[in-house]
Amino acid sequence: MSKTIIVSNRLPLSLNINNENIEVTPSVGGLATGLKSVHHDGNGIWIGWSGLTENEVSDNLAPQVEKELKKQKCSSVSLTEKEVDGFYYGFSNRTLWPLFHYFSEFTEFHQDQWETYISVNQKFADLVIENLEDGDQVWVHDYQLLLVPQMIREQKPDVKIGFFLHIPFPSYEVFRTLPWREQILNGMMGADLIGFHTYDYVRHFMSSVQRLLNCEMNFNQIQYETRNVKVDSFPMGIDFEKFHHAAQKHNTSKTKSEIQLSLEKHRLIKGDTKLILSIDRLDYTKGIAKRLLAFEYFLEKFPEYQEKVRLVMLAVPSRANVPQYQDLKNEIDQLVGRINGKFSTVNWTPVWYFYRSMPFENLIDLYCSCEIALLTPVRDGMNLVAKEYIACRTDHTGVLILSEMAGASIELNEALIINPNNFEQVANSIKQALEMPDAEQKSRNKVMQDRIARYNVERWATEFMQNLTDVLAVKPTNRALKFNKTIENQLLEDFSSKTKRLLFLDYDGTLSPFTKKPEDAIPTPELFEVLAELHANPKNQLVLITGRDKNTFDSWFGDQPYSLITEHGLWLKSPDQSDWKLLEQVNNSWFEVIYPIMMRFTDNTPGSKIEIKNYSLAWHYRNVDPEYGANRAIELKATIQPIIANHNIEIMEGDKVLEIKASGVNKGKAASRFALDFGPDYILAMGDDWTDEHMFTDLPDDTVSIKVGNKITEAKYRIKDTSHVLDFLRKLAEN
Ligand code: GDG
Repeated sequence: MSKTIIVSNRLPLSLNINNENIEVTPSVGGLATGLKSVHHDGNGIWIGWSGLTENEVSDNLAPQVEKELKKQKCSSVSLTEKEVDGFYYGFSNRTLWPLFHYFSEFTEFHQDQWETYISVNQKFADLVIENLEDGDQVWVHDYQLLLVPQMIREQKPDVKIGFFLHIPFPSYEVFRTLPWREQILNGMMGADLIGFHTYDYVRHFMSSVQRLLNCEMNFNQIQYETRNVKVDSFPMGIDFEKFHHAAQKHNTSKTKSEIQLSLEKHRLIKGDTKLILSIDRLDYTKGIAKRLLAFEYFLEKFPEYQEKVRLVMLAVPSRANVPQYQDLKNEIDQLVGRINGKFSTVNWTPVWYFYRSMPFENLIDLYCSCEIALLTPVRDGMNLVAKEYIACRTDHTGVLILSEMAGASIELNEALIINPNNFEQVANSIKQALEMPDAEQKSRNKVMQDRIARYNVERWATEFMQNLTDVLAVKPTNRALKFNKTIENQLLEDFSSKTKRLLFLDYDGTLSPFTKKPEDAIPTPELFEVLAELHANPKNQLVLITGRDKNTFDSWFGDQPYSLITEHGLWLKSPDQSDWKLLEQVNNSWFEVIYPIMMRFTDNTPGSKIEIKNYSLAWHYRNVDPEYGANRAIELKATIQPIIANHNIEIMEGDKVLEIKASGVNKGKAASRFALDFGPDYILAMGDDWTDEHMFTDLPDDTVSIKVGNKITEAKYRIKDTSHVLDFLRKLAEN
């Protein structure tokens, strides 16, 4: 029976070892609740860290601990203290967490922590693979495990993998500052489905993938190697029933908790006092200091509210090992001290501050007792506290003031939405909340509560899993074998056994790396050398095949002793002829109609340019912003398409280029004709973009076709990049 393997940094339980006594307490957090059915269905298993390092679990206790965890359907990744430091406190919380929350000034880049992050991610992936059986699916969670999807995929190419990021994905301009940005994206792209809380994070992620991995996009699908990766937003919900019932119980209970009694005592002194609640982990992303400053500003701006309102602030200790969190704790202590010192009276202290975590029941007391919730994160993936507050307002009174920087603000737009940096707006919103009529409070909260009840955490998990199940299976026929030692050796062996070998090599993106400006892709001395070595062997017939114009190629390779095919198969130059031969009957009379249209697009699209070839016009947009360029290319295509219909002209889409040319002229046709004339016993074809696919499909079946890079292909093999191509060609030259 197939199962789902859930993978997260921490297991949904806490583990205590007292002497020889092992105590396992299941966690009741949102994620554990949401994933309950996924986890407990069939043989489901949850893989993560138990919270105890290798030192804390002695060797003789380890098997017993694993046995106890197994009863909870969990398995733990064992980590040393050093690994936890480098992986969790280090790369996860000193690099990824601040960077993804736009705190560039707190972001540290340490090579050793990055390496620990890789090795710990590998440990998680290895444990997943150990537990994986045919038909299983895997759901990986959050920023600590961004490399795990790819690490699993490498060993288990067919397994279905989902990934969900609980924190924001930053805009490309921020993400690009990460030295290991490509590795992180490739790590995530190991998944079939990648989920975020909001559509904004989806957009940011897609934009980074487009710019850094040069992948093709189709709406929310990314073409990555031979797979389609789906990216979508799944806003996480809460266990609504749990909070709502607890609040109902609180409201009808006869006994009162200590915290409730204290809150009420305060109200007795000042009859119409109102309470403003804030709850967060003590984290710089949560905007706690700014909240205090805005509250101070409110008390100054509206002095009539002094002694009539109190801020009840719960800050839960978090990541105290990271220096910024210690600094933040000091800053908050000082701010609370200053504000209380400045405004307190005999009967009133404006800020009531708790630095600790509270039992669930007390949390409910706070949600139920406070008329206002003031949640002002400067960045927050979602913010579940906002949803929990609304769920607890059983009579629908209460006002939520929520930062627009929290993912939750998109679903909770009936709240008072504020910019946490705008103290004027925050202060006015507090006043508006204090004065809001009950009827308005109820109508706003009713809408939000209904939505939160409907889209709860279980629904979130079910929808994600449903989407994962629906992701199309990998097409096994469309899978090029990735180059590795074994494949390379086989190819070399095969190559050396043949005597009349024909090699078609594409230029841009294959022999020469993709450059920002096409004119910069000048052949290097190293390339000339490799080609000369290949040509030196009389068993080899070398053909460079390109979409470039013949003049450029003539200036680069005109005096070289090998064959050249240019303009996608229109021109041929053989070493034994001094002149170029036109292979197809074509004309360019259509230039006068198409060129002005292209010119108009070029003028309006900074960075784009037209290349005029003998019989084709190419519109290059590799220097244009990728998203804008792709959109303009669609527009240009749509404009030209109706004009060229029935004229024997076609639009060909290459990598960041649209080319208008005579139809039926392509590299496949030219290469096939060349091969027929030459009569080889072996053909090799290498290319990187869409225009090379014609060679891969049109040349005889036994052709060794090799795709360079990540894109979908009909080729039989796939090689990483141009430097690998040159290495491989060098080895061919030796055979
Ligand atoms: C990350 C993302 C995203 C808080 N204090 C106590 C306590 N809590 C509970 C709350 C709530 C949870 O902790 C906090 O969740 P948030 O969503 O507000 O924030 P993060 O911890 O930063 O979570 C965030 C989330 O992941 C989910 O994807 O929303 O954006 O940063 O459930 O109730 N619970 C108890 N005592 C406390 O003192 N029992």
